Amino acid sequence: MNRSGIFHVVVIVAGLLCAGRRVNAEQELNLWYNQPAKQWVEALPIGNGSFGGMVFGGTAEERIQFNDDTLYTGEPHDYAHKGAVEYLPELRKLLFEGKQNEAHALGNKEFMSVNTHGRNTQEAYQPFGSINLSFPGHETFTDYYRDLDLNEATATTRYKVGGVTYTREVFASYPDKAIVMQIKADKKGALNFNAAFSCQHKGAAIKAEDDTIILTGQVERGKTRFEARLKIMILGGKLEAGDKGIAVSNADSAVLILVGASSYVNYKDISGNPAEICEKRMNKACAKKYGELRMAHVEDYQKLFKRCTLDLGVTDKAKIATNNRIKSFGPEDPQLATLFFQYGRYLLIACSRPGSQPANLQGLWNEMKNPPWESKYTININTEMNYWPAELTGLSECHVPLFDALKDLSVSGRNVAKEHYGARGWVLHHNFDVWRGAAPINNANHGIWVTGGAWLSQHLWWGYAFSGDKNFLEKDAYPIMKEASIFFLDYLVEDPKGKEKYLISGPSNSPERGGLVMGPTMDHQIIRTLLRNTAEAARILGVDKDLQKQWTKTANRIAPNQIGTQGQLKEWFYKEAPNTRHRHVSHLWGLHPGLEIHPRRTPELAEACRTTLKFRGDGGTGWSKAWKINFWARLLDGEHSYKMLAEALRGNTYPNLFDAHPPFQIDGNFGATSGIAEMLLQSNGKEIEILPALPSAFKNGKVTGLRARGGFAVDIEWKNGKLLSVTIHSLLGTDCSVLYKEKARQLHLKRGQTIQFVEKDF
Ligand code: FUC
Repeated sequence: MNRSGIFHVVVIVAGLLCAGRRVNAEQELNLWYNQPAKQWVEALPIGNGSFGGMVFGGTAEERIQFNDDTLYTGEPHDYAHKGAVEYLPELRKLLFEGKQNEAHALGNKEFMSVNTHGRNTQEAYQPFGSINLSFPGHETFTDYYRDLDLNEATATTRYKVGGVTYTREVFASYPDKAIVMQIKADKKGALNFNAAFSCQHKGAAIKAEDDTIILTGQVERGKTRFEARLKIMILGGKLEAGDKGIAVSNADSAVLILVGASSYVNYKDISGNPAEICEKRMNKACAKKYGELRMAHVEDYQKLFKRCTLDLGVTDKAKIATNNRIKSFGPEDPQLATLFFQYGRYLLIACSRPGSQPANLQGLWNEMKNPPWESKYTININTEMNYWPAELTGLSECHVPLFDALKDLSVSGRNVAKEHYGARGWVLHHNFDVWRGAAPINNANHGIWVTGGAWLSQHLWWGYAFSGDKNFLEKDAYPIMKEASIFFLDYLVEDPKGKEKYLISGPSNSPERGGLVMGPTMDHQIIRTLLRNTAEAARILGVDKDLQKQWTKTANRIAPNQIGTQGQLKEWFYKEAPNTRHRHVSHLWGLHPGLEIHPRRTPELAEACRTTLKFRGDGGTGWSKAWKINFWARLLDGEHSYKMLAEALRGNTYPNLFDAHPPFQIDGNFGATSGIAEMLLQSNGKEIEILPALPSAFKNGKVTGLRARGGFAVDIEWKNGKLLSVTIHSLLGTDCSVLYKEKARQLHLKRGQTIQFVEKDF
């Protein structure tokens, strides 16, 4: 899928952010430290979408642990449980009769995935290997500094030994499909080191030949084969291949190129030839000089990264190393919020580019053979959160891997729709993996949840809503949305009790809370939104008139949102249990990321969401706090939204700014980026609201290149909490209304037209 083109509006960036190399560390967008990483969550991530590394910045011992996003345990496999549909009526009956325990038992026995390894889960994302560099005599050093520069997507390590300054620069290049490192000494002939590979997979082979080390093997609990090659090129001195590594002596500088590949072709085919791919990639990359590789990388990266800039001002707090700075985050350090915002964008560019797998629970970065939750895709919040900043912050290309995965899932999920529900269309439950498993896993009490595909299909709609790209809607989005919607025509059942005869979802659950039920509110919000958006897509494309009618009629009959006895939004249609601090707040989906609840359009329901959030409190895991940043922004409460940002940063962030669930889980990074964007701009296709939830801590600032539904790029500047100017660039020529502090202006811009106005224009 190609979604570039329409969004290639390169925004001209204010001086502070676009300056080339750093003048002084504290003013730039970088994470920086005064010591090497001891733990993995102190190392700095680099990535080109598919291939990434964690850079430790060691002195005597440097390590770059690397991953390829296709390495999973297992092999191609269909998880659907043949004949599960026979038990569907009984499951519904038991649940309508209030016999939940019996329903859980039946579900666990007859309705779960069929898998190959005897455990009721999917397969695990795997580590690839590490480059280990040893620098004899570098145990004692001075003037140490390392950083990750978000402007150039490059990690640097610098220190002195015996009066000589050693500098290493490393980046992962998307255009050249390689990780590239340059090592320099500022004294001729002073560079001595040994290079080696290590790998955790039993049976992996490592050999050195001339200037190249080669690692080959197969995933230990799986069938996917892999190969990595590290080539070392030096200036001055000499290079010697040993049995398993390479020794460099008395060189002036060295360039290291790492390539890697696996035999994974797609979820049904693992017959690829990693050696051939490595060979091709290496030949292409090493034909270029280091400077050329670096320039191509920076140019490619900045094309995306610089589309959206944020400046909230810089204070002296920026002079504190990143690891020490996090704990004291507050209004005195607005630039840390900027850094966190841009880090989310950096990470998305680093782990999700066209051709790659989507960002999983750890994005792309994993050193464990048994990672938490298999480091795959949990889709009852986590994977979706990964993609919240994609359209909002001008990174629509980064959304593409998710869309590509949906294409696969709409095929594997079709079989699950048939075998489990006797339904047309496709369905996806609360997880998937690289083999595109779509059937329920773990336990019936939370694994049988039917709206994973329906939620993800909204991302296709948002892809269209922000870009207006009809070609994308027709070819990529609509076919998948259509089949997802058809599933629910067959799946929903009538409420057997009420006279309204509402349509109810079930068996399903309100993610991870309250067990298997009929009628979780979140399902109803998601399905209603899906059906309406799909009907709208069909209308825009001028197709499927009958289905349009059926979808609209069905959507209107789905059980509505309800307010509970304590003023909260009810989490289930048939029961309530509001008094909990549970991390999932699924039934507020209609507030965010959905659009059906809003303080001005549906004030009672919005108030009920506020009450629910008060019950839930401000605690939670990393992603839970990140979702709450977004919820409070949508409730137009900038102070509470900022409070959640501070809670997330201070309480759930590792030294390398990775989100701490704990353990590390990347969703919270992306949720925070989206939350900050939602404080500054919100849109629903009709209205664009400027500074809807500006917190007092963001007193002065400027943002450029935020995106709004309908195809707009928006720049906003404010001072002392008041709007100075807003610039709206229309990419499509659609009409909209611009809102600031509840005053509206109608806009009728032509495609490509830009308008600027100031506060008094409202
Ligand atoms: C869901 C969440 C957990 C975690 C896991 C990956 O199960 O409830 O908190 O994020 O996904």
